[in-house]
Amino acid sequence: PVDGGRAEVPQAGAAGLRLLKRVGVVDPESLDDYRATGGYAALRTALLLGPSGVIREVTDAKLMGRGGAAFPTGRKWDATARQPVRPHYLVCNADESEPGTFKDRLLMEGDPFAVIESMTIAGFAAGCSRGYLYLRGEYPRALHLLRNAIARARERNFLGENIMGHEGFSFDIEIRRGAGAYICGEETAIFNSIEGFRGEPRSKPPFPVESGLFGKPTVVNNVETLVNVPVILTEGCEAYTRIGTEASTGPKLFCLSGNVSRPGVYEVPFGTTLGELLDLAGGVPPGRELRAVLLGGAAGGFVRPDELDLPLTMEDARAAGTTLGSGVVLVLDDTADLGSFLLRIAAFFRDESCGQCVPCRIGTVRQEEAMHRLVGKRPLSTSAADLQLLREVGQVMRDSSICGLGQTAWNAIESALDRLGYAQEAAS
Ligand code: L3W
Ligand code: SF4
Repeated sequence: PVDGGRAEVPQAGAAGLRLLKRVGVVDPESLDDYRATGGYAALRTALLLGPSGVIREVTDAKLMGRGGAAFPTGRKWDATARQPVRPHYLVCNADESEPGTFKDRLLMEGDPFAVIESMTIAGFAAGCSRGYLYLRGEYPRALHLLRNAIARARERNFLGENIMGHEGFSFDIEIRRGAGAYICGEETAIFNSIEGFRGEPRSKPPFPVESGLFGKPTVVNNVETLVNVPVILTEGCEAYTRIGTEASTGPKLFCLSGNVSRPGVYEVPFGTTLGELLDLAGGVPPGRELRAVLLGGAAGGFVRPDELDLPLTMEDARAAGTTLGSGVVLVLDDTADLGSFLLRIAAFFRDESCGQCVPCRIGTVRQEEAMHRLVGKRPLSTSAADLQLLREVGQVMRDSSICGLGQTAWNAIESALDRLGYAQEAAS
């Protein structure tokens, strides 16, 4: 696990750490340390391959987005690169706000130059002249380290004009800080926030690859997605596809929290089972029994103790009725109060809804009210009616909300009702 310190547990089935290899090992303020451990070799390779060569490598590596939606990165870059309109922009989504998600913070604090190099490669591939790193406002250390990394990179011509002597490739990065709103991690809300408007999502399509920041073609990638790119370019896409499974390739970071002996960020190949991952983290504390694992965060779903052989891949998670989301593995043991936990999730969505569309603005309030009555067993409550109301409101939010927040606000509660038997518990 890595919680700001060095990795200390061998990783399941992996030949070694790739994404976390420098975290806790190098001085994150030192460009020399970064270069001594292979830093900027991937950008050099990228400049030799050319933009289309880089896109081909990333596509052949089957890299998928690590922010939650698993969209193929190569397709995104290619679609942007093909747009005739200029300029193109790159946005690194570092507004890591999903409850239980802290992997991007670790990458930015432990290996900030890798984030900057990866953004530069993405910018080169997709024809972007400028990159914005949209950073969660509550990450002051990451801000300090990334500012330093950008300044050092500029001094050595890893950013700026004619980067590394490559005629015609100019690219620079600006950091923009969020101000505490979860919704500003939604890709189009980021655009509004950077442009100086309220951080409210836009309707899609058009997708950002066509019309994004300032109405221009824009690539948006999560931090972890980007730092996979130097791994692909230095190891080669064939070697990369040998990590993980056929459809879910490469290494993946998971954030273990809750009732687990050694919480932290773990790097494992896709396909590692949930049980193996929990074992790496020491399982639940001694003397306790596992009750459930929330996989994929507040927008994800619960996995039961009898399902620990679930391989952690995008496709297996989907088949099991959940998602890997942004890598949340939140463990609940037999001392956890499931009702309070679900109430907290309902309050979170009510609080973080931007209020722009009715299904989500009203639905998240109704959902929290119904959960209060169910959990509190208040006298006015008729549990069957509340359960029915929850399902109807949940379905409306899923079907008609503008963005992922409203569309997924009912996922975890539905999962607890149906997969953990909370509906019977609440009705009894
Ligand atoms: C071009 C098309 N591009 C889709 C792009 C789209 C976006 C990406 C995914 O995230 C996830 C959810 C939760 N041509 C395209 C296209 N794209 N079709 O692909 O798009 P989409 O709309 O499927 O998902 P999304 O709204 O970007 C939703 C997760 O996000 N989530 C929370 C995440 C939190 C963190 C964090 O804290 N670090 O990541 C909450 O809902 O798992 O699956 O780029 O433009 N035809
Ligand atoms: Fe805002 Fe919710 Fe609508 Fe998304 S679904 S635009 S968060 S009100």
